[in-house]
Amino acid sequence: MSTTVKEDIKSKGNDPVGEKQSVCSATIKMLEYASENKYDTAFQRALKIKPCPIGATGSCCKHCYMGPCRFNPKKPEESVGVCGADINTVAARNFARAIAAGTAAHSDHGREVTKTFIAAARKEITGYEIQDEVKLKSLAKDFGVKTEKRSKEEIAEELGSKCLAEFSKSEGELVLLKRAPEKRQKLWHELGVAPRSIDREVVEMMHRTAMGVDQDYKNIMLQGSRCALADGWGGSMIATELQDIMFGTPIPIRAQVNLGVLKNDEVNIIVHGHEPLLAEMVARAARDPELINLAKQKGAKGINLVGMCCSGNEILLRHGVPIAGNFLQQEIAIITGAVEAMIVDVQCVMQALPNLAKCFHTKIITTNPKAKMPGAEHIEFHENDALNISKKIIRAAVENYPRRGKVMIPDNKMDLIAGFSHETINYMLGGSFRASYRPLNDNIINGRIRGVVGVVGCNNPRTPHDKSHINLVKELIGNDILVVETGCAAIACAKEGLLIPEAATAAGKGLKEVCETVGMPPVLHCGACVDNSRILVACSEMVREGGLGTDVSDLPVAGCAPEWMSEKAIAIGQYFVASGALVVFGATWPTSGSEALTNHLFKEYENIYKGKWAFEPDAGKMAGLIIDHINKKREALGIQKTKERVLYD
Ligand code: MSK
Repeated sequence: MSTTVKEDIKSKGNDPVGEKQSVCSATIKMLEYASENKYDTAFQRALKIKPCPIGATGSCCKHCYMGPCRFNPKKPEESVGVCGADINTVAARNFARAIAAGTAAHSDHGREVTKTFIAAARKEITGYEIQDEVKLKSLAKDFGVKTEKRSKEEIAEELGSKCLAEFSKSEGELVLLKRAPEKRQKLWHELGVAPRSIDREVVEMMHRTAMGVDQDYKNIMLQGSRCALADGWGGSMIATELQDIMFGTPIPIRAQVNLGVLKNDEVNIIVHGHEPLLAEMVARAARDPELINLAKQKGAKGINLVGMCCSGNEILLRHGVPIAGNFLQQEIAIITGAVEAMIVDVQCVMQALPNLAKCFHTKIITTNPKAKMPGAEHIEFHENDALNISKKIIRAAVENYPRRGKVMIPDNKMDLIAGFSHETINYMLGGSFRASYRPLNDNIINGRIRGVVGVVGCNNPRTPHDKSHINLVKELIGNDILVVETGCAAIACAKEGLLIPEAATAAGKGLKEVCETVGMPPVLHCGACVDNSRILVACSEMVREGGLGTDVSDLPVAGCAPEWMSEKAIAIGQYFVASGALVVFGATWPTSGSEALTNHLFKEYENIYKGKWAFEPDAGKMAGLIIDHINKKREALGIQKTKERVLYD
């Protein structure tokens, strides 16, 4: 009880990379192969490069050029920067700028999708069209767009314009905030954190964290919340909604995962990055009979398109395209020697790829004018000629096949079911006649399902690859907690076989019963990182359905990112906290240089947002923290029955 928040974090430390750098068998085999052949990977680089102890705690200020000013990590409170800034201001500025960067990444993705959506509605481009009319009309209603006696293109054009305005309008507030429970909206208004528009909040965040502007860490973090909410309830949500309307709302689909999806006798092409505008078209082009014939002429049996990270998740969810791996497997995939081309767009693409690819025949093909890489081949993707450009990219890969040398593909692969949009959860648990969240709420109230936890985020070589994701999720489902996942977390658990209905055998009695009745896995794959917005909508629907309180903060739910590494994860975490959830991060914690700021985020937030941050790198302890939180919420709702915690062995 006497330890401070900061001492507590220090005593936990970071989970050291042990002998095993990964718990994924395919990755372990390939790391041994990489070590024998001296191929460099992030796993090795992380061992060589120690994290800067000052930067890691948020204690370095480089927002002006009188510095950079570094604070002594042992006694940060005893010094100030050249301008007089204290450690609390500095740590808050660093944290808030990470939120701005994460929000910008998701929202720039959302803007590109919106522009393509409008062009598709106007029929200015081919290959993109309105596929989900039900969702189109539902979103049109949210935006006050009339749907009666109008074609789907007319509705989409007006809706697209209104969505585009969300990025830059100067007045009002984001339209989709009204999807949140009324109580939450009221709190946002009282706190002054309801975002006005997406770009505006990012710009204001950057301004307020510039030298000599906002110098009150609590005030900086208020804008941090407003900026993050502009991501979750703005940029990310718009991206997800419009992608669903254009490419189809995901429904459960069976596919396979891990490096074993690469094929010895076919042209292997990996799509890696985040925006599905490219991935969707590449998926279509890979089925082109002319290109398949060309592959055969080159000696291959066909074209094998696979995904990686979130571009992979997007085409997995909608087309069942197999997924080769998550973030830390991008280099490993190239080391198989079996990849003719890795096509990348934006986000989570390691700069090490082109250099590593020089050891093989693999082409690294960049496609986005915003994201070029020295040493990569650039074939620029434009939505107005999407299919032809995609065919050109596939052709380049096919023609590369005869240059393939020695191949080492591990045989590990696993089945998975993906595609659990919030509409699917609604339908799946409610059935076609009474599609609603009622059965989910009832199962939570009767205790079969103890709660729902979102396990999301990346891999980080500072902690063994996939280990925390898997151990945490096994313990959660063993304790009757339904897990929803996105991003690389979903891929980690899919590789472990947790995303198939048979995994219900590892679930607690109650959750197992629900899974077996419905035929669903205990871990639901909801999509890519922008699709965390689906979890926000699902939480709001659970509140609306009734019986579980009047706000997200009343629900027995939590979020966590056990192996996070990206600024985007901080933005996601902050919007869940500001929406009323407990969010627990593993791996590392970036504000520990400031006792006051960390205390604010970990403790005072509970009184402000009824949600808070926590840090716990040990998966077992993280599970305990989350289960305790869920039990407390159940007690407050008056639905708790005593249950022993089941420890995962
Ligand atoms: S891809 S943000 S490593 S989850 Fe979305 Fe994975 Fe994290 Fe990138």
